[in-house]
Amino acid sequence: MKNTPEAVKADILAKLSYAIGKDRIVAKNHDWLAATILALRDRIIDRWQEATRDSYQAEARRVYYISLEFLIGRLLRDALNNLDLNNAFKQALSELNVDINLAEALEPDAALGNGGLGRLAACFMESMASLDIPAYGYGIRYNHGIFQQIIKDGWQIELPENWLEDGNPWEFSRREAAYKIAFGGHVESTPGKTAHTWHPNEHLLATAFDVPMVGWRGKRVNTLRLWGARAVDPIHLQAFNSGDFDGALAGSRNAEILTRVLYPSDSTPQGQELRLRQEYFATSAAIQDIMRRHTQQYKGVANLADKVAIQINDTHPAIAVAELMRLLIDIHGMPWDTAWSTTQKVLSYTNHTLLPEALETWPVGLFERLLPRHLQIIYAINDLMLAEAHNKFNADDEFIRSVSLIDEGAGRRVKMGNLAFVGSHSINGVSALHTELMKESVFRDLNTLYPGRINNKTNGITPRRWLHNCNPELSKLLAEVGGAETLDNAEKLTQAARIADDATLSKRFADIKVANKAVLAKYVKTHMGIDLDPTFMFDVQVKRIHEYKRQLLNILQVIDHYLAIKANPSASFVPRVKIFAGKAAPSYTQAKLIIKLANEVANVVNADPEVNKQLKVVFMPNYNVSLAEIIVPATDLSEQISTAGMEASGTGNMKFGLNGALTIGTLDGANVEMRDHVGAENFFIFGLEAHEVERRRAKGIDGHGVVENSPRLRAVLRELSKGTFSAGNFQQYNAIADSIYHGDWFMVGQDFDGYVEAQEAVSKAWLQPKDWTRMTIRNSVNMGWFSSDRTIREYARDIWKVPTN
Ligand code: 26Q
Repeated sequence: MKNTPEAVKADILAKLSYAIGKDRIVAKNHDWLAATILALRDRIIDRWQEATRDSYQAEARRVYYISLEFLIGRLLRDALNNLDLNNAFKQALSELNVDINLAEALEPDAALGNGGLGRLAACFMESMASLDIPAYGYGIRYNHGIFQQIIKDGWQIELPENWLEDGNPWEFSRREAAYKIAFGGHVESTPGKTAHTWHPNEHLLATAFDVPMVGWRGKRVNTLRLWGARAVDPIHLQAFNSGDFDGALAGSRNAEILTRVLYPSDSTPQGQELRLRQEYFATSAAIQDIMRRHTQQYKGVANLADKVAIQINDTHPAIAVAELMRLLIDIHGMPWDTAWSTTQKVLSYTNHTLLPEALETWPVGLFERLLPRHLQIIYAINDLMLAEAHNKFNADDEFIRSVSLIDEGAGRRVKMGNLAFVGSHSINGVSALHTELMKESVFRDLNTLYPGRINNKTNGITPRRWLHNCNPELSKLLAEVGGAETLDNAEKLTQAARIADDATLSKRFADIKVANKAVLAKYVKTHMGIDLDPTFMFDVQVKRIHEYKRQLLNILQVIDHYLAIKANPSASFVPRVKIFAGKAAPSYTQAKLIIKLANEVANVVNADPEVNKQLKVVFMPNYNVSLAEIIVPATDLSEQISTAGMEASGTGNMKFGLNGALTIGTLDGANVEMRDHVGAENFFIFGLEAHEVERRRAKGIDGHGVVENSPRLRAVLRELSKGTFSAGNFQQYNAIADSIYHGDWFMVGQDFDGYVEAQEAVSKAWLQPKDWTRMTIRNSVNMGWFSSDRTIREYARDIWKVPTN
């Protein structure tokens, strides 16, 4: 296939006519977009099939990444750049009088995830292809991704997202890859036999939709396989003919509901049956597909552990442990012990959170009703494991309680984290600190029972999307100075360190930042009608809204700053734009109140002529991957201020650093390692450390005392209760003040003064522009280690045992 602009142009025109059915005279930008993607897709397919064929012939070990979330965003730019087809397509389109940027902006985000965990899965898919690993991603083809957020009167409103509305030119529906997924019924056993027969009373079909994942320089194309649901019997004709339309369509409706929508919470699982059904559906389809591919090639399952590595992304697919056991024993007739050792060799589990309320557990009764055979297997695993614990160390009750797969407290529940742990040979955390805390807290006793299984894999981000594609000018400058290798290996970015010692290059670095800020300012003007001055410091906190992420701490500091300006309007302060964005889980009342407060503070500040010459506040609605691609390159100061010990890693922190923002943050998650890489002198750290947080919580906190001891915090809270940000409604933010007064779980009160001080240090640094720029350069060029290529190499070497390129 030819890749000259002429050839590309002809292909786009052919797609427009014969695949879209439009004449170029009437074609709209979205038609051009679809034709462009189809023409590009043709250029992907050969490599895709080649990759599949090669790993088949080499009998290579395959890696499978099962995740309930893939937060991909748009695919066109990534695919064009990874295939080095950007120029050809740009020229082809411009000859057709189509602005590639306008067409691109019409591509909906594939937003099949909540936040960090889903985005990590997307970065990993890209890195696995780039490193030439034969890998498949498995997830759900949700009809509706994460909701669209609008802000009305300062409050978050959720609207349904509809990315498939106009079809999805990236996907290939594979009708031949369909699996029966079963629920309910009963289990039949034969005395003396390990294999059981499950007689389910409900069936539906999982059907595959494949999306190509193109690696850097087109090295390899892997598959992201998303499952859709169909009824086995789409319409019950007998019922239909007798006029029972509801009954006739019940199967279809039940299937359809299953993959309808992504659960929009990234914590506090609500234990809904539909969620457990989704988890089993996605996992069972994936495992069946894996076994089908394996048995087709190797005519049996005896060597499964040599050829298959399955990574489970948090506990959401943890039912994989029981499903793999079930298939090996009941369907393939393996003895228990062989099945168990195979399962453990095949599976590995990544933990993404220590928050107790986010750890998944399911009521035993629900499990029994939906997955009776799986519950039996879980009980059997538990019996063997507890016996081992007794034999090994005469474990006491407390130890048994903690390692058991069943929580015997108020209503018996299955503990999915423990299930994932015992069924895996590797359990990893996502930053050095998080991994250490895992060993001390949730998995302390399991770590004693099975030492050596817990290991660390510090997260990373793909430099293709998060530097080269979203910030092409910076990428060019870094490659010009650091060498072309920086494009292939982000760790080589250190070779561009001398930009910091060269006035001309430093100026270019700083100018790129200002230009990116102008782009963001224009976006804000167009979409929100707010004027931003690109010479202000752009101080940014964008991420899911969570109390532990402490957007509240940031807002309270904004109010403190507002009060300082009001007290002395003629004084000059470092001019800042405070930018917030992020979605709150629809049921998370406190998070929604924080959004309201941010918006009301923005209204007051931006409308006050005494203040708005030196301070602006913006809450940008509907934060998503595409918006991040505009915000990240335009950021001067990155806010990573979670309560220490609570953010497992963070990955936004890395994106900002790579694009030359300075970080203000706590010693939490990957911040710790980022500081080590860029040097403490280039990083603004404040606040309590993880162990101190734990100590204070254990001791009990006098919230009132904390506020009493901080005159500035007292003044800020007084402002809240005066109704300044609630049109005179004194009570509106009571719940927020209470969270500090009553126990201050998230240490907002306790870290307030330290945070304000750190912000003052930031302002001081801003006043020395040359030093500031030097620091930003040092951050950027030292961030290469946080490439997801490095992370994936570590998974490949330590966990999956597969070679990388
Ligand atoms: C569970 C059950 C039912 C419904 C929803 C959920 C659910 C969904 C998503 C629970 C958690 C999540 C997402 C968690 C998440 O994004 N964690 C983040 O993972 C990142 C990648 O490792 C880390 O960088 C972040 O620190 C961590 O918060």
